[in-house]
Amino acid sequence: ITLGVFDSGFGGLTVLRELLPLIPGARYLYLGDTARLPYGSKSRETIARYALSSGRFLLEQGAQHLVVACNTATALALDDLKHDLPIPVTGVIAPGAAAAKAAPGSHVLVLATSATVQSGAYTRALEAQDLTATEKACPLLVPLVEEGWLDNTSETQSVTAEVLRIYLAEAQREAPHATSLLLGCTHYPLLKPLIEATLLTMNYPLQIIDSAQATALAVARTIHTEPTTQISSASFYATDSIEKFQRLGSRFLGHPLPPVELIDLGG
Ligand code: DGN
Repeated sequence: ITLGVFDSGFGGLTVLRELLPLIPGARYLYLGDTARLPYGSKSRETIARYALSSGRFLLEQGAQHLVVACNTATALALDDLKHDLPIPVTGVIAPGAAAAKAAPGSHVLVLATSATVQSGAYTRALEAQDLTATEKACPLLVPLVEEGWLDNTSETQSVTAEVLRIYLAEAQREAPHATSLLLGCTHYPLLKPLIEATLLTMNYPLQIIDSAQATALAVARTIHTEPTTQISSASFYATDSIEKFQRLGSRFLGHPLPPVELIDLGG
C-alpha cells in the first residue's frame, strides 16, 4: 500500500514515526507544505485550499490512503479533503478523541496550538464521546520544540520546563479534576518526558494520550497487512526550506532523513 502523509511542516513526522513500525512494507510519501506554514494563522478557506493541493499532489504520486498528520489541517480541512479525494482520509483528531474515551476518567485536558483550540474541533470530538474537554492553547511550545530546547543535558531545557510548568499550572486551575491529557499538536510527543516529569512535581496525575500514536493505530486498523519482511520505503517532499526540514526533521522522525525533494504547489 502507498500511504500519503501530509502536514504543514515536519511536525507530522511524529505520526510517520508511529506508522512505520505498525504498517511495515508500505510505501510512504510524506509532504511538508513548508512554503505556506504556519497554517494556524490563516483562514479556514485558505487552509482548505492548501490542504487540498497537498492531498492532490500525494494522490498523483500514488497515495491510496491520506493521513492528515496536522491538527490544524484536520480541524479546518478534513471534511473538504474527504469530500474531494477518492481515497480514505484519516485525520488526527477523531483517533485522539477515541483514545481518550478508552482511557480512565472522563475529563480530558487538550494541549494544542491556538488555531486548533479556536476551531473547537477537539471539544466537539470529545463531547461526541460523552467526555468533558478543557482546551489549552500553548503557543510557545512549537517554537521551543523547533529550537530543540528539550535536550536534558542542556540548560535550555529548563526554559522549556518552566514554560510548560506555567501552562500546566494554568490548566490545573481551569481543570483541576481532569483525568487525562491529550497531546493535540504534532510537536508535543517530543515533550512527553518533560510533561510527565512536570505533572509529577505538580501532583496533577493525568494519563497522557498521544494523538500521533492513536492516529497511526487507527490507520493500521483500516489497512489489511500481511506479515512481511519487505522493508518500507519513504519519500519526502517539501515546498520550501529543504535544509531546515532535513536538519529538524530527523529529531521528529527519530532517525536521519533521506534527501528531501523540493516541489512547487503554486500559491
Ligand atoms: N502541525 C501543527 C499542529 O499539529 O497543530 C503544528 C505546527 C504549527 O503550528 N506550525
